[in-house]
Amino acid sequence: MPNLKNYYITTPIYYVNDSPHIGHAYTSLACDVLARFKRLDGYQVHFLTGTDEHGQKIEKAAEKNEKDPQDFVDEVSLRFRKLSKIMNFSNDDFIRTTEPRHKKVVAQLWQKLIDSGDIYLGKYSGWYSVRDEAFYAESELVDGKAPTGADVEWVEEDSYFFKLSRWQDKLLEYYEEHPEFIAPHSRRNEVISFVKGGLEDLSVSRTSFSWGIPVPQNEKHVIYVWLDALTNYISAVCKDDDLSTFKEIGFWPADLHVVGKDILRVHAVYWPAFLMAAELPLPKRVFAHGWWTNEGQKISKSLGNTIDPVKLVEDFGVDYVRYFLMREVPFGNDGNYSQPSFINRINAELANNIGNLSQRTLALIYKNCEGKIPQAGPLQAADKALLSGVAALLDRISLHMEIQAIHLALGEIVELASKANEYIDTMAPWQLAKTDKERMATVLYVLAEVIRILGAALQPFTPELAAKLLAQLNIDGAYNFSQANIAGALKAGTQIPEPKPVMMRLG
Ligand code: ME8
Repeated sequence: MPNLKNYYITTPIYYVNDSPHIGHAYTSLACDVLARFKRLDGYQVHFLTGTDEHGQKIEKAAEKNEKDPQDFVDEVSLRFRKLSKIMNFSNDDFIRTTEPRHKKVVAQLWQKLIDSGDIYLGKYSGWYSVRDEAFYAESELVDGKAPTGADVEWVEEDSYFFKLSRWQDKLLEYYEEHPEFIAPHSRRNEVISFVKGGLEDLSVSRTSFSWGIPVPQNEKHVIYVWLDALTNYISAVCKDDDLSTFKEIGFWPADLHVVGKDILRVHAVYWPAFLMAAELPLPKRVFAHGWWTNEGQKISKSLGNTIDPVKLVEDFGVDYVRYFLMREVPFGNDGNYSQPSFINRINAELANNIGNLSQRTLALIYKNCEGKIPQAGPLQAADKALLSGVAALLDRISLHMEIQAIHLALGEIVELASKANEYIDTMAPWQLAKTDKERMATVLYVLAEVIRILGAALQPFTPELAAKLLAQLNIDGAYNFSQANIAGALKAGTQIPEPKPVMMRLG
C-alpha cells in the first residue's frame, strides 16, 4: 500500500543546451521550499529534478560546441547539479534522460500506447521550432515565427502520431472533476479554452536526426523529446527499469509538478492524455509560475541580461537569494529582478525586522538573565495575544503552502515579527530591567518564544539562517513542526550562547 504520508514533487527537467540561469534556479527553489516544508511537517517526501538531454536542440548545441552529444550533455548536466548544491536544494534524486533507467521506461510507455491503439504511423508536414521543440500550425504563426518568437522551419517527414484528439472530452471531464488539477485558476481557464478549441493528433517521433530514444518498432525514428522528457516523472520512481513497479515504490502519481507558464500546456494536456491512454494514474496538480524579467526587460541571451544565480549567491549569500526570490513576487505571477528591490526587501524584512528582533531580545536575555531563558510570570493580555500568534503561525503557513502561495507564507512570518517588534517597543524590557525584573522576565520569555517559532517557520525558506537563529536558543538540528508546535517548548533555565547578529544589513 502506498504510504498516505508520501509527497512527491517535481521540477521540470532542464534542457542542457546552455548553463542554468535564474529561471531554472527559481523553479527548483520553489520546489525545494515546498519539499522542505512537507518533510518538516512529517511527510515522506520525494523531490525530483534533473536534465532533459535529447532532441534536436541539444544535438545542434553539441554540434555548435564541436562536442560529441553525450560528452556535451555530461558536461552541461553537471552544471545543473552544481547549481543544486550552491542553492542548497534538497532534491532526493537527479534524473537524466540519457540514463538507461529512463530510456527503458520510455520504451515501455511507448509500447503501452501502441498496444492501446493510441499511436499510428503517418506523415507530418508543418512547422517546427527547434528552440521550443514544438510543432506549430500555420494559423499559430506570428510574422512567420512561433508565437514565442522562436524561428520555425518547414518539416516533412514520416512520423508516428498520438491520437490526442481522442482524449479531448476525457481531459475536459477530468479538469471539471478535479478543479485543483491546474493552478493558478486563471491558467486553468486558459488550458480549458485551449482544449475546447479542439485537439489535433500529435506527432510523437522524428526521423531527421538521431539524438534521442529510438522507437522500438522502427529505429529510423526517435521518440519526440517531449514524450521522452515527461516520462521522467514516472521513470524516476520505478525500480529495476520496470514501469510496472511504480505501485510498489508508492510515489506515483506525483502530488505536484511545478513548471513555468511556458510549458503548462504540455503538462496539463499532453501529459495527462498520454497517461490516460496508458491507463496510468494522473498527477494530482500542476502549478504554473510566472516569468522573471531583469530590470523590466525580458531575460534573453541575445540581450545579454541573463541573471546568473551563482553570481547572486556569491554577492548576497544563498539564503538572501532564496528569500528574495520566494518573497518578492506572488508565486504564479511574473516578477522583476532589480538590485535596489533586492536590497530593500532583505533589509526591511530580514535585517531590520526579524534579525533586529532576535538580536535585541537575546542580547537583553544574555545581559539581564545570566544568559538563560527566563521564567515567565503571570501573563497579561498583550503577552497572550502574541503567544496566540506563535501558536497559530505554522498552521497559517501550512494553509498557504497547500496552495503554493509561498509569498503569503513568508508574509505570515514577517507579520508576526512586526507584531513582536511593536510589543518589544511598547513593553520596553530594557526599562523593566531597572524597575520590574519579574515583568521583564515574562516579556523576554514571550519574545524568545516568538523567535523560536520564527526560526522553525523559516527553515524551509532560509535553512542556514533559520538554523543560526534556532542555535541562538540552543535548538540544534532539524526542528520538525510537531516539536515546534508545542506551546512553551522553550524551557526556562535553558542556557543560550552569546548572541551574534544573524541577519546583516545589505548595502
Ligand atoms: O522547457 N523566469 O526546459 P528549459 C522563470 N526541458 N522561470 C523560467 C525562466 C524565467 N525567465 N526561464 C526559464 C524545458 N524558466 C523542458 C522541460 S519537463 C518534462 C521538460 C524555468 O530548460 C521555467 O520553469 O527550457 C520553465 O518552465 C523552465 O525553466 C524551462 O526550462
